Amino acid sequence: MVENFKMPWEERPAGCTDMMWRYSQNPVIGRYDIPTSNSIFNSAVVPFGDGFAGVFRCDNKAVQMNIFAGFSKDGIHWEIEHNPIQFKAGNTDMIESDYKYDPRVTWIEDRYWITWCNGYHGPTIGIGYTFDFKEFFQCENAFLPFNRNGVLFPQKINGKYAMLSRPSDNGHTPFGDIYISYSPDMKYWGEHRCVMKTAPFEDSAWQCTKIGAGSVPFLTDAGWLLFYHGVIQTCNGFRYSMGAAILDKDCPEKVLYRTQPYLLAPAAPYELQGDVPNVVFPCAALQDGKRVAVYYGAADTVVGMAFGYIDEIVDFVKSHSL
Ligand code: BMA
Repeated sequence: MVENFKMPWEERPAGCTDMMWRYSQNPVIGRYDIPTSNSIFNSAVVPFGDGFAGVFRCDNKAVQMNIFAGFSKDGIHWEIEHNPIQFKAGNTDMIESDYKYDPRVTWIEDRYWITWCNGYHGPTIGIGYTFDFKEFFQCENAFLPFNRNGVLFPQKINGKYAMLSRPSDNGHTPFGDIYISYSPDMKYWGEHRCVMKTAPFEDSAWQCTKIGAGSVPFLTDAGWLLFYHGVIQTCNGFRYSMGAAILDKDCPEKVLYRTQPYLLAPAAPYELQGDVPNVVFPCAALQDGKRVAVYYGAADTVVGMAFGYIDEIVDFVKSHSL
């Protein structure tokens, strides 16, 4: 539990019976919030200093994908740097990157670790770290191409760093399951295990085409709570929604529960309309032990927030599990 920070929060609207609800002022980040951007979405935030910091995916007007640092006092109003993050060499000199997108951030032990989808002969998982969100260091890529949605656990598990990821192809992958890998040093990754696969169409169609880890998991009494995205291929293209899973505390490749119904699916105008319609794509969650605020990319164009009570979500995941 993170203490002494002010959760961005808005109560459930009167009459709403949903487990999670959208912030009434969504989107919190607009597509043109920095001068060069075409879109700002799929971005990650963490408590930092007396406020918050984040790593933001800003595609520019040439539609080149890159990641940018940003800061906020309240977690809602953000100042994003106008220039992309420049990395120095971390645990390697090999810091090639054709593009960077879909960052996640988490504090582990003594620094903030960042993972993202790194262009190295196709998409794979890049890793970097920072202490202050000013100076950044890039490490070895975690995996061979192609891979997306690399999400670190916020603490070592049985003495090793642990990361979820989704092996994929070089295109708009028509498949995808969530795997876990372990590393003693953030450089060499192994012990790859399957965590969870897509659901059968007839059981839970919103997650029948592909799934991928979303926010950094956090511990609850029931285990690790992970928000993930699920995709269905419709006659009009992919549709991305958000569900949640609870993974075993000591052995997170063991899925204890996962939602059959989604928790959030494209329905608001900014989720239905944009560069890629019908996308809700969670990348971060702030929580204070009771409440959670999820940050998600909407329609590959803007950033939105959704709120919920952790106990209620955990009960829902347990009682509506696949
Ligand atoms: C994935 C990634 C995400 C994007 C999603 C929906 O392959 O490119 O960044 O949000 O597709 O377009």
